[in-house]
Amino acid sequence: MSSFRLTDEFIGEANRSGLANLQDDYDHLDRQLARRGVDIERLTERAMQLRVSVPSWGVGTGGTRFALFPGVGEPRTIFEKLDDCEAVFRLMRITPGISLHIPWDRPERPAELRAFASTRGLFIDSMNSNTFQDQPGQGLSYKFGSLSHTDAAVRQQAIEHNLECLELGEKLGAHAHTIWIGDGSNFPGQSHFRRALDRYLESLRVIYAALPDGWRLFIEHKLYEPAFYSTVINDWGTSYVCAKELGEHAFSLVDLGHHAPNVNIEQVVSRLIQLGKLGGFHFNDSKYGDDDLDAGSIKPFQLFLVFNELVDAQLELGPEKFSPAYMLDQSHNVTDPLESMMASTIEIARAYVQAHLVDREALARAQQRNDALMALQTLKQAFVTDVTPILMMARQRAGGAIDPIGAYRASGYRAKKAAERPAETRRTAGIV
Ligand code: RM4
Ligand code: MN
Ligand code: MN
Repeated sequence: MSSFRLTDEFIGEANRSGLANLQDDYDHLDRQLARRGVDIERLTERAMQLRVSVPSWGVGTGGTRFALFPGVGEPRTIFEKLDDCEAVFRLMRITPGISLHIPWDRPERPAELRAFASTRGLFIDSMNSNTFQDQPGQGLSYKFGSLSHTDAAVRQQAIEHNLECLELGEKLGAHAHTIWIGDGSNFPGQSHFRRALDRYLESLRVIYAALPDGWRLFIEHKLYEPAFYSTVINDWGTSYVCAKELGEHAFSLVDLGHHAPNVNIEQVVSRLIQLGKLGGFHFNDSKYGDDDLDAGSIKPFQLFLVFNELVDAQLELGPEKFSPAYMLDQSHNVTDPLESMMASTIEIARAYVQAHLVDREALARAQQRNDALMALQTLKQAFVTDVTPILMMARQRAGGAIDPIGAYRASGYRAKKAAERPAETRRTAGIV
């Protein structure tokens, strides 16, 4: 059966009824921003240039450690996952990059997958290793850790898995590798903190030495889970030190859900920028922990403040010196995953554009004079500006949908996929 795809014609048709209102709202916002000395066209261009990668593991319904309630029309193969990524890309136009999780989405013929992606306007931009689960037929268990395991043979197996990811990534045309490990301990005394970190670094050095030219290695920290007492790469400080130890191609990756409650993440971001080690993001949102909820759904002001730091640095350093990777890492447990990815991408783009609205001279003046109230007002003025017409115009001009979720629903995509993809037993893990 041939697979249903969203066409440019369909999207153009879906946009037709919204065009006049969009122009009206855009013109109104243009006049409003002009009074503030802001050129709306420059912002729209910025919005069109933004890139957010989507995770191969985010297109299927996710679950918790208690249960997974799959939806209909779930993708069953990496090719079907890319079909879903293409639908998101066509509607959004700023999500051509894909993060790939190995072995969940290990392609048998990488060249074929690369070509398949490319005919859909997509590409694989980063690899993610998985040494936090045991796979069928695997020699040694990761129950007590992987890259930092006390047993050198387990460490070696985990290293080799990462090397395989690099090799595969080269064939796929990727340029980054993200390492997140589940290593840690559940009980005080179970693990020797210093030795575990030493062993981790020793393993990372081997992987780093094999990093292909032009690649970046991302180290992702996480406070807890699956280890509940300690993790080896627990915070940004540890990840920073490891990245620095390894060398200039190693960076820290910030997953928004991986911090202690109430940590000032925007300040963490600014520290990593200042130290030249901010590699990228796993965007999501969180109420309690690594909840993997949709970006901007719980703490939109925090997302804006993170982008305030990013845009501040981007304007100061320029895109050559500053180009962190923006990636989604979410688990869509109760929504249609494609709708969640679109909604999240919209919120990321919103925060990005709003951060461009910050009057940086006024902010600097307020900071210099210690005018705390006016400093906050300056940020708030940007944050409360409704930039939706800019986001819509950017999408429409790029060939995407003015209302991507509305167009997606109107297309009947999910129902068509339900017919094309009869449910089968899940092959991947419960968590995603
Ligand atoms: C982890 C971490 C990793 C992700 C896995 C599935 O908590 O966020 O980035 O690959 O979950
Ligand atoms: Mn992550
Ligand atoms: Mn996570």
